[in-house]
Amino acid sequence: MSNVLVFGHQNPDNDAIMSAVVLSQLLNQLEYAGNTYTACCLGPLPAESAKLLEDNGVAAPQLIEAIEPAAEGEEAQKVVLTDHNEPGQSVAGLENAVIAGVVDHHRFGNFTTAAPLHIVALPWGSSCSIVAKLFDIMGVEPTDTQAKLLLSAMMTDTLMLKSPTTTAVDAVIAKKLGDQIGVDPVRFGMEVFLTRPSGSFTAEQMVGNDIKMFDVAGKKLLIGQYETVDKSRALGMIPEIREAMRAYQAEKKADGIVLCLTDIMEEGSQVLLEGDTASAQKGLNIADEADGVWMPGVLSRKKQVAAPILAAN
Ligand SMILES: [Mn+2]
Repeated sequence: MSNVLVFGHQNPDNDAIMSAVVLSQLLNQLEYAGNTYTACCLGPLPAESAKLLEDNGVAAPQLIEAIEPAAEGEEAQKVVLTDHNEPGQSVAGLENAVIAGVVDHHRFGNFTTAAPLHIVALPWGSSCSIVAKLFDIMGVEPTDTQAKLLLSAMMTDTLMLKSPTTTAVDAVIAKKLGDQIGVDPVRFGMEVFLTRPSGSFTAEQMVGNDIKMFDVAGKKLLIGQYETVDKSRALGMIPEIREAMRAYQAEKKADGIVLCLTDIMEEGSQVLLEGDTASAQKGLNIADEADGVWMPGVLSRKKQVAAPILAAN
């Protein structure tokens, strides 16, 4: 029997947290493969996750910084990755771990393992949609708390089912979970969203809050997203935001950085570029303009920003 660590990506969002928390609960409940499962996270909890966990009396995931190499004669640490699969977005020392499973809704990049593993990958709107489906598959009813945590992440990840990453399956699962706990999914999602203290975000928080590293044509490109219900405050902070982008890029030793200031209400993103972003300019068909470029309809980093950049390079 092993203790398996279950965690989402660096700079966790609500989907990374809730997928790890609720999936660990399900696997523990099933005593799956005879192991125990510990929900972990690779960074501080987003405000909405902290509040949801606290309000529902669920322990916060354990913060981990790195996986150390196994000591002589000991087994390597087993891990389950949720909401990500690329080493660049994962824990430091991932190469020291045995990846026992992946539950994800992102593209796969550079993924190899030494042994067979569980992979559940579906291009649905959130990893929590997949976790909800796993309850079905395993014949387990989620508790009301589990339903609430899953639904919260489905709503934040799909921007209340408006993001183009949303599928018909997400709408069906959201309705089912909403019916179970007696809420309208979109209204519930809006309440979750409004618990974010977005009015007080610093430029550094806007940059570092939700950002991922991608390998694009041999270069390291950071793509970040700051979601807000009113972009005007962020637009008034562009010089500070650009400075924070340059500092973050230097700290992470990336070649370039893209930041999407996504306005959920206006349904689009103001896109700022710093450093070497030729690949991003090509993929998005935009120029590096001082105030950024408004891209109407762009809500999904994965589908409308990262995918076209990767496809064009
Ligand atoms: Mn996700």
